[in-house]
Amino acid sequence: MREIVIGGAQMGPIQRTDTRAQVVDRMLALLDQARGAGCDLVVFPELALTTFFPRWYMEDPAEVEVWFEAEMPNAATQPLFDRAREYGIAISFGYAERTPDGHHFNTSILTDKAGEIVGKYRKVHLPGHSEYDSDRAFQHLEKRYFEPGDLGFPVWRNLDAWMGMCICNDRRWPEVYRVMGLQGAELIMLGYNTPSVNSQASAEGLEKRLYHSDLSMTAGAYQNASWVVGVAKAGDEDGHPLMAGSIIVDPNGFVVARAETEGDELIVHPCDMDLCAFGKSTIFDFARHRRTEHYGRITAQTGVEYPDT
Ligand code: CDV
Repeated sequence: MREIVIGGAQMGPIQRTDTRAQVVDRMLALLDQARGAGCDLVVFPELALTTFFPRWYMEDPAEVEVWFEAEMPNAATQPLFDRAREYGIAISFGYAERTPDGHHFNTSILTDKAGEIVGKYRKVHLPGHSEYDSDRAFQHLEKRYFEPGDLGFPVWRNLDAWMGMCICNDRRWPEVYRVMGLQGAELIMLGYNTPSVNSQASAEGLEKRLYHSDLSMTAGAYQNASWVVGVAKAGDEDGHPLMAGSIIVDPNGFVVARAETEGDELIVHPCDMDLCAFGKSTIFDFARHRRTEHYGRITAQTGVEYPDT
């Protein structure tokens, strides 16, 4: 048995005026709870340090830059790294990254139990649009503020398991899980900021939105015989509601822990990495059963191409 007690640290809303220090204090409180629950690893949401700023249309680069972190750790997040090291808890969280040469990514990092960064992932699938869209009740400008990630979908050996990350919209794409599954991933961590209303601000269909979130993660877990931990930023951010529904999914695709609120809430499950072995050695034994000669379109083609008639 290779048990990792995992905490999914869902975060309630972060308002535009909230400071990094206020947010890190909330993350520290969740880390304290995680210690009490015996966690080895805690997963925080996408863009955990700030409000989901891509909903705001900004033209002035200086106004945009304030949402980005030029280094990690930095003065604001150092207490989080220090506390995690003190407790011997590995952590993963998302933030907006500005590189030294001026590139901008929607990024997640993963530490080991000593608080050292062992993995970095930059979001590949950026939803939304890049210009102001007057037809929408609210904007989703990830394509304006971020470049598509340039690191692929790596996995790392950490806590005696193979672990990878993706971010929010990535969770809806089966290729993401499979690329990590092909590297032996036993745990896939992700954070998300998913509006609980549609682009016309209607809450109709929330049940469907939650179902699609679950469906994407449970399918990814089952089809790659991997644990999946999906953690929301939830609740009302300056009048913009975000969906909750954080879950931990086992390698058979069953949800074993689920958040019940739209606030700061820790969900916990003891995850045995050895549970991945059955699926990986039977129905999803990739080496024995995959037929790559028929999968060429997956990488050769982006959009739909109908056969010639
Ligand atoms: N932050 C996200 O990537 N959100 C998308 C929304 C815009 C659909 C998501 O897939 O949840």
